[in-house]
Amino acid sequence: NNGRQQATTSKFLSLVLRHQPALIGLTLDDAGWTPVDELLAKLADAGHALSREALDEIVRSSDKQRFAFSDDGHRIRANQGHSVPVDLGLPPLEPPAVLLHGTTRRFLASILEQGLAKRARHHVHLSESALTATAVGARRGESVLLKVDAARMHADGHVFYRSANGVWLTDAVPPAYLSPL
Ligand code: HQG
Repeated sequence: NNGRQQATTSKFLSLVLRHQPALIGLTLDDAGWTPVDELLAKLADAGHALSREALDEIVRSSDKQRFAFSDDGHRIRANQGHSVPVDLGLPPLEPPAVLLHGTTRRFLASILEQGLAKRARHHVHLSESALTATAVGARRGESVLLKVDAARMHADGHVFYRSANGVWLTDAVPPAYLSPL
C-alpha cells in the first residue's frame, strides 16, 4: 500500500528532521536545514532508501506540509515541531483575535490551572481552525477545544509566530487567556 508506505516514511523523516538526526548520523544547521543529498545517502545507509522523486512526493503531499525545501531545492527541513534546538528564524506576527488549542479531556483541569506549556516542543501549538485543533486533540483520546484570547495576549506583549504550514506558535499561554469551548 503506497499511502501507508508514505506515511511510515513521513514519520521517520519527522523523527530525524525534528528529534533525532543523530539516529542516522545526520546534522541539522542552526535553522534546521540539512542537505537533501546527505539525507538521502544517510537514509539509504540506515536501510530506509528513498528516491529524490519519492521524497518530493512526500514533501508535496504531506497532509500537514510538515517539510519544506530551500528555494534552491538543495536543502530540506521540518516546518515546525522540533525538539532539537533550532531557530527557524520566523518573524513575530500579529495573531488572529482568537486561536484554538485542541487537547485531551484528561489534561483539561491541569491546563486551566497551569496554562498551556510547550512540553517537549519549542512552542505551544495553536490553530485557526476548529477542525485542525479537534484532530490534534483526538491524537490522545477524547478531544476538547480551548479558546485562546490571542488579541489580549498580543496586546499584553506575548509574541506569536506562524510556521510555514500555518501553525501558530507561542511560548506559553497563561490560564487567564484560556477558556473551554
Ligand atoms: C498538553 C502534531 C497538562 C497539550 C499535532 C498537548 C500538532 C498540558 C500535550 C503538533 C499542559 C503536548 C502539536 C498542562 C500543555 N497540563 N497538559 N499545563 N500544557 N499540555 O504533541 O499541541 O504530527 O507536544 O494540550 O498535529 O498536542 O507532529 O503538542 O496535548 O500540530 O506534525 O500537552 O504536533 O503535529 O503535546 O501537538 P504535543 P500538541 P505533527
